[in-house]
Amino acid sequence: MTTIPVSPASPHISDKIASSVYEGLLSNPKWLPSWLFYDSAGSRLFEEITRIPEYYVTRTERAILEAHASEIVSRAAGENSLRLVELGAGSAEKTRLLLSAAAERQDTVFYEPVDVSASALIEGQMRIEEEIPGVLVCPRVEDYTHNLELDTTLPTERRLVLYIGSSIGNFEPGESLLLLERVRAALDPGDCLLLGVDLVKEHSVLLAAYDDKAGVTAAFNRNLLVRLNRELDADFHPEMFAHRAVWNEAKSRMEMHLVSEKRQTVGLPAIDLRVEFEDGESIHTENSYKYRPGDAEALVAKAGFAPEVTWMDERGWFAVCLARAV
Ligand code: AVI
Repeated sequence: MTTIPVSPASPHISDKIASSVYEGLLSNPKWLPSWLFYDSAGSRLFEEITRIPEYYVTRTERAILEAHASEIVSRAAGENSLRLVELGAGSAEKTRLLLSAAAERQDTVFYEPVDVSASALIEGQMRIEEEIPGVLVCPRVEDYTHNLELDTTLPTERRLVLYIGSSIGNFEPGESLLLLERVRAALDPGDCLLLGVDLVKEHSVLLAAYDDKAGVTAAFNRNLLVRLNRELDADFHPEMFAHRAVWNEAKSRMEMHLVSEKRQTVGLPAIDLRVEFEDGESIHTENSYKYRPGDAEALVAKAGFAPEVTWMDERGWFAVCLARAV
């Protein structure tokens, strides 16, 4: 379908949003980057997703951490004290389990949540100091997908970097390796990484998790268009795009799409773009890669870590892998 670019983006919009949307909607097939989901409404909808019955991801990982928090912490620390770093910290609900376990072993636990959003860090993390005595929160506002620098630790300290919640699954395979290599470069030998990955399972379970009955995931997906209406003066009619979740067997990933329910043209005047959609044409909005047993260990090994222990739930739906920087 023809798409009509006119001229480069207006200067007031974030360059990153303007250029990604421009590139994605001019591509064939069309796509939009999944990081665009997380404005404040999108972040709230994602929190809601973590509580819906079909989205097993969060509660399955939480159960693994509940069962093994002290073992994880004592293995990572050895004879040293432990400093916890969390990438993309969010509400840090599951992290509390690990922080409490660390606070039982040592008087002071430094906790460094890293997130691009300062407000998310302040809201979500500062309460932790009140709730878990002994924890000192040192937030870092940083885009860890592009850059990660950590302060040097004391000689008797070890770091445990948490990358949990299956967040790694939203990156393409090459990007996830680069990201973990960057984490490795910020660490000293002996420091640890805890990686949470979602595993391949029965397709009906995966499909339900990404297309829940209450429609929360559909609202999360469509919110992306609401965001473009607000931030790029676009005139999407979000209700004219259907939410679609697809299992891609060849690529081992869940995909989310927004499918145009009719032939329509959408204007995005702030980036001087008009986009035409065929009836049934899709915008690909997210990939969520699902791992097979052994994949997480192979990935961390490639990035410069020695995998030590992997914990799984009884159904084999989710894996949490502890690996040490070599
Ligand atoms: C944030 N991320 C790990 C979620 C996932 O499962 O890929 C985002 C999500 N997309 C739809 N539901 C949840």
